[in-house]
Amino acid sequence: MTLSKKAMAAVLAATIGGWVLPTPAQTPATTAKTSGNPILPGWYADPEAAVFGKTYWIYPTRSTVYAQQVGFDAFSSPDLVHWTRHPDVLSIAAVSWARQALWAPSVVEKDGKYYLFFAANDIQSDDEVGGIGVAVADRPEGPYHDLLGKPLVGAFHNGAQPIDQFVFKDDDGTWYMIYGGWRHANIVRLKDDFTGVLPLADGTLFKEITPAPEYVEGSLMFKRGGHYYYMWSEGGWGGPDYSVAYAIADVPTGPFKRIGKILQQDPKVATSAGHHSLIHVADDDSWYIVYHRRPLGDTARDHRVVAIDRMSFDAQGHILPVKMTTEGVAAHPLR
Ligand code: FUB
Repeated sequence: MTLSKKAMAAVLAATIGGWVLPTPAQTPATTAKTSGNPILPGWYADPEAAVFGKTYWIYPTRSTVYAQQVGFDAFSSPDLVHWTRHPDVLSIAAVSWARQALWAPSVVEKDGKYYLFFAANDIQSDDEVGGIGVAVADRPEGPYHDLLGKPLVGAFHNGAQPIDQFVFKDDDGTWYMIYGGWRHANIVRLKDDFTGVLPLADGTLFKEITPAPEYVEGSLMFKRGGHYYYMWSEGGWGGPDYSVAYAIADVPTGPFKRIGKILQQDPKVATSAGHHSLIHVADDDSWYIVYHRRPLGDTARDHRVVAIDRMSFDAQGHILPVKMTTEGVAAHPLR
């Protein structure tokens, strides 16, 4: 299908601005050389990027009022430029204890199954049901089913709201989950089947590893050059100064020392840039940061869009400041 420029503009207006989204079959063919930003149509936030086989995936939060955050969509791409939407990969109907506010997936593959960790209900105290759950599927695109029938972490520990989890496999095969809102972060060691948590080396189940006083939420960890990099979001996600900072440590439990911000608003491009994830393509050691941001001049809380840009390191292993773009990134098929 070839669309005229006018028809293409109409499709974009109908999709990027709201919830009228094309099904994969309706997605217009494009010859674009770069992804453009935003890369996903509609209001989405907290993107979790993953690579499964030769396909890139993004699992975002639906950015809308909490009562309407009742499912997750996923997006797949062979090259970072062309994205296909997979609606409702996890529906709230599949999670008996969840009511609303499905947030911030973290998705991993293990032994041929796909595990989608998520937060639900935005609990404000231990008197409420909710927290971090885990769902499982046979394919990246789901459908995902609740693994436990209850939250994996259903209470506050060390002051951390149970949201914004990130699941991380260390080189020795140990699975960790770092998580936490309300300015506190914890690390837990996951059981091999993801049905619960195990004591850490020091015997604690929930170890506080809040990396810096500026920490707010949106934890992420990766290992490079033998060091553990802890990244997080600071500032308020509803305002313009949301941003991403990082620290480095020799062990995943810290202590961490904040090094600095690497992503923040740019008055020429967008505001409120944060809650990110990363893609590392090992073949050529290229790094991408996938994050949400708010369009310039727009202050509506839920008007968040997902963007992608390049991330790089200096010779000392420090992360260089990310330059937000409207062009996005060039096509990068996986080999
Ligand atoms: O989208 C809901 C919440 O907004 C996330 O959990 C936070 O990290 C913030 O991005």
